Amino acid sequence: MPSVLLVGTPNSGKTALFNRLTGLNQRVANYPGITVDLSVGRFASIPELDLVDFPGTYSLRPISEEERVAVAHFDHSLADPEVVHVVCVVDATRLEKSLFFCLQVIRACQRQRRAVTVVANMGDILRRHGLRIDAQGLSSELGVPVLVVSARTGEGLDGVIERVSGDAPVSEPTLSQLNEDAEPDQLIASEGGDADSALYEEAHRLAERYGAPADVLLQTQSQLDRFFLGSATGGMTFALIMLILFQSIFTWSAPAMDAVESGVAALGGWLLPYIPGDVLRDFVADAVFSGIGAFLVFVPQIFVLTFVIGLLEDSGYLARAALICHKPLRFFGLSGKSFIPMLSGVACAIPAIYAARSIESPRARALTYLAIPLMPCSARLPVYTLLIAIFIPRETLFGGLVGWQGITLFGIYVFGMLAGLTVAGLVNRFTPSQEQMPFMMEMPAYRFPALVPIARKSVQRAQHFVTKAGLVILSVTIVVWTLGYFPNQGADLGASWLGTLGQWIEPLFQPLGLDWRYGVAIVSAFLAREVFVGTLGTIMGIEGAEENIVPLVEQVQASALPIGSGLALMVFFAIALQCVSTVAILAKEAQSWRIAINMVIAYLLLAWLAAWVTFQVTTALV
Ligand SMILES: Nc1nc2c(ncn2[C@@H]2O[C@H](COP(=O)(O)OP(=O)(O)OP(=O)(O)O)[C@@H](O)[C@H]2O)c(=O)[nH]1
Ligand SMILES: [Mg+2]
Repeated sequence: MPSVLLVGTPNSGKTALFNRLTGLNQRVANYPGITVDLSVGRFASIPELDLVDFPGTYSLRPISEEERVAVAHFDHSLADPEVVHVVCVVDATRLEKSLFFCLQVIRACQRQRRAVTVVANMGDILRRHGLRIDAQGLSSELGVPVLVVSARTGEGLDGVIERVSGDAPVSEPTLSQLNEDAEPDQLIASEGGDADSALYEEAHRLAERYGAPADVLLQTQSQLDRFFLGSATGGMTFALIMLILFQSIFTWSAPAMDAVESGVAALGGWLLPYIPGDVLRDFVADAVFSGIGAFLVFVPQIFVLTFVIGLLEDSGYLARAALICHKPLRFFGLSGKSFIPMLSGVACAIPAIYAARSIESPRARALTYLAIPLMPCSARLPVYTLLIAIFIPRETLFGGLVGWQGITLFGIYVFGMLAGLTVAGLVNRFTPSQEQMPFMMEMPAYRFPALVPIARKSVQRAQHFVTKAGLVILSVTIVVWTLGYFPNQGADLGASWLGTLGQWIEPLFQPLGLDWRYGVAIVSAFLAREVFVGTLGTIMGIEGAEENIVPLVEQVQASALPIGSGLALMVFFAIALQCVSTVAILAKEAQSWRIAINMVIAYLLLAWLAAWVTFQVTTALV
């Protein structure tokens, strides 16, 4: 299949452009190093043409391992006759930064006789500031077309489609000034810094001559930086932003969660009388409405969490947060660059593990891998929310601004993060190393987040949560229900098959003040953490003889679970590595199954021990 390559410096908007042109929804965020793998998509308007999105690279002479992979791929692709066009994306608001790589790409394409187009992205920002770049002038010097576009608004994209779909003429080398001094091949192949500095000078000259005046763009940026990185305001704003993040998960999603809960109950109440047969009716009530209903309640939270993290990612603030956190993180052997993967881990550990690729130091990367599974990911949220709703009153403070439930959630999240840092710190202390870790990270521009793509991404995540976890939960629920309902038609849960099995594992959980029902729910959560609430909902549903659907929170409250056990459960879930996909990705990224399996065992033992201590201490105090 003929294909077009999309290359450029990090954070220039390649993936945003890729998503626009293909209609796909790959990950976009406002800091460098988001795309770590090639992604291929079909042009929405040209069915017979593929578009390949590359990870961002600063130079064709790679420094990091990540860049090396991307550059090797680029070299290899250029030799492929199926590659018909190369689109080199530059950030029109930071031309100088992008042009060095762009010049290298143009050279490489000219050598391989490939058509190349320079796309100056972020045209909307220029327009908003009343600025423009001289695309024509730049084009005539570069000898290739330069198109100003905006991946945000879609302007100028027709021109790109037209260019790549036609038989674009292959440009001849016209970088005249440089050609006089050196052969193009030499420019890239030579190992010395001379060729590089000539190219840098050229990039600087072109940006000065044809780019937009940088001071206008920089003025607001540096004002914002003075505030967000200021010694007095920086730390406070950081704490405030983090608090709002966790508070919003509760406050903003509460109305939607209530709506789902009463919707499920109302639907059950309406539907159940129509279902023939006692067994079938019991199944629908216990497994479908109590089990799956208990888990659907959390979908709005997943949406809100992904949305808020998306806003932070796209605003440019996260890179500043990484800078603020570099010093404290270094104490634990981590780097400021560990901050972004760790915060992504609050949504899901899987993209977080991939994001850790951008950490250059192998040691800091390995320590980050250790910390990520302890970050409070969204699959834990249902478990936390359930337990918080059981034990913590819904009262709010400051006119509804802050609630006790939100504060408790913040606390358990802080616990998870501190646990991650402690593990990394301890491992770092006991495996000394002389490695120095300089912190180098390009600060992206502050931007107003792109709301529509973030909302779309959040819907997608919520959908994924329902379909991926939903399927597992449905299967587990059916199995749990069957085992719990028979042989005595739900009359005596303790004497059911599930009850008998449960009694075997009860000794493991009794020291935490939990009976076999919780034991079964915990064991089922090893398939996926969210399964816990579904399983518990089903078990409680069989047990409850009521005709109508009772929310799980009320059922557990009625069962008088001691608060010590509730806290022990939270601590257990905060530490245990109960996610099959995370283990698989960890093994792949760390290139060792042994490390991944050891982590599962170590975190499991630690989780049980910490839960036991929590139970004992709480019971002694309360
Ligand atoms: N205002 C504006 N923002 C844009 C535009 N294109 C991309 N962005 C934003 O720029 C940031 C970077 O976009 P990405 O598409 O992730 O950049 P990338 O080049 O793929 O980055 P890497 O994968 O890290 O190399 C995101 O915050 C986007 O929302 C644009 O045309 N206008
Ligand atoms: Mg990208």
